[in-house]
Amino acid sequence: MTMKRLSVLLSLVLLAGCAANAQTNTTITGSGVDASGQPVSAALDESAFRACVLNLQSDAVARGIPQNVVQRAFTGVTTADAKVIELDRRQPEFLLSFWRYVGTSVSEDRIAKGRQMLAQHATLLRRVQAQYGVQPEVLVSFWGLESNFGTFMGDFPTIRSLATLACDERRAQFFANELNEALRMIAFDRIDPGIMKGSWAGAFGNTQFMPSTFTGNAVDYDGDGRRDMFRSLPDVFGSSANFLQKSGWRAGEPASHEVVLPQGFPYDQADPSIEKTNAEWNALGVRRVDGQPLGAPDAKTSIGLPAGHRGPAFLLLPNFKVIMRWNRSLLYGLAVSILSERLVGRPGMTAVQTWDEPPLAVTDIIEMQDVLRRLGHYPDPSDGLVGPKTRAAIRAYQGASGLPQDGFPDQDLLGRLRAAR
Ligand SMILES: [Ca+2]
Repeated sequence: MTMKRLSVLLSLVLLAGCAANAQTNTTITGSGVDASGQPVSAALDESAFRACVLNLQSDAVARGIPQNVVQRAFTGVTTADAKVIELDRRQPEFLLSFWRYVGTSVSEDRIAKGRQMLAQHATLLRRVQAQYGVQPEVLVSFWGLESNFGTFMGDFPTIRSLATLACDERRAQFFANELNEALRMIAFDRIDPGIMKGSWAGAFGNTQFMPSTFTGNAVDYDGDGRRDMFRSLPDVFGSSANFLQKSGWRAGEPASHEVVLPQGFPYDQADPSIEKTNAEWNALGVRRVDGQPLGAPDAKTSIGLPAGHRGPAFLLLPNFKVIMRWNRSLLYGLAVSILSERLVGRPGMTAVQTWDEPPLAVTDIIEMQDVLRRLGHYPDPSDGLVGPKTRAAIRAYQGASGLPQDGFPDQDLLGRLRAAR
């Protein structure tokens, strides 16, 4: 599973489906640009695509995939999928807000359906837990977030999507490798290419694994001789639990606790990449909302502020880091954690939204970056992406202006930067 970046700009990831994250960096690095400024993909040239596919096929055979499997897998793949290229190039217009994201992904409907699934598959889930140590509600949460409990796994034919991206210039090598893994799955797990459909970026099945995540981590939990993430729930739960266990899941532990931060808290320390011991957080005045102790004093944890310093705060536990190996985003991790708590009757989150404001557009971020650069806080060209450098620049500006240094872009910050330009 390759994770490229941590960003609050999540919409592309969410639309692409996840466990895997052919995650989309929206910077276009290819060469050709047409008259309207749109990049031209070599994949969309029919003869170039055919030549590329022939190369991919002979490479697969050279790597041990039987010729007849390769032929069968590529049946009907005669042109690139223009829609896949378009989705891969798409820039999101607005930043996703925590409240909006959690409202959608941890809806009352999803909680009700999740509880029903938890009851219906209790025996299987308990067996998986006994072997891999992952709580049933956590597995059901991933399942709910990735495919709405198997009801939406995506309709893009996997081989065609991967071939299209492997013949495009942006991340050809990454997708050529994923394509090979997908072919191995057809060859050795005897999965019919006809049922292999999923996200435009090649993630598939009930928990939207990428092919390399599948070949490296999937298990044949029902023992029928193949690993099947489409039709076998035992394989789906067993494989997901195996992946989480291999990523370091701590049996029975939660992933996050909602906390309150005291007045004067050093907000520049609230970042998933900054770790302190629970004893250090405790000394800084961090308290759980339920009044319980933070946890083992020497355990290393982080603080996450998904809506800035005015929003809720979470103590991110070691299992949160494991979830971020599945999908490296703070909002996704919190959704998994909050949903799993709700499924077993715990609050998940007590904070409620107390203010609302229009979402920031990507153009607003670009404007902020322009001003921050002129003020000497931001070194790079403005790209509209909120990554570590942008957050650091915002923190530097906030520090110089006597504001809480949460590094969080919002309308208030935009207004201040506009006034400062
Ligand atoms: Ca199986």
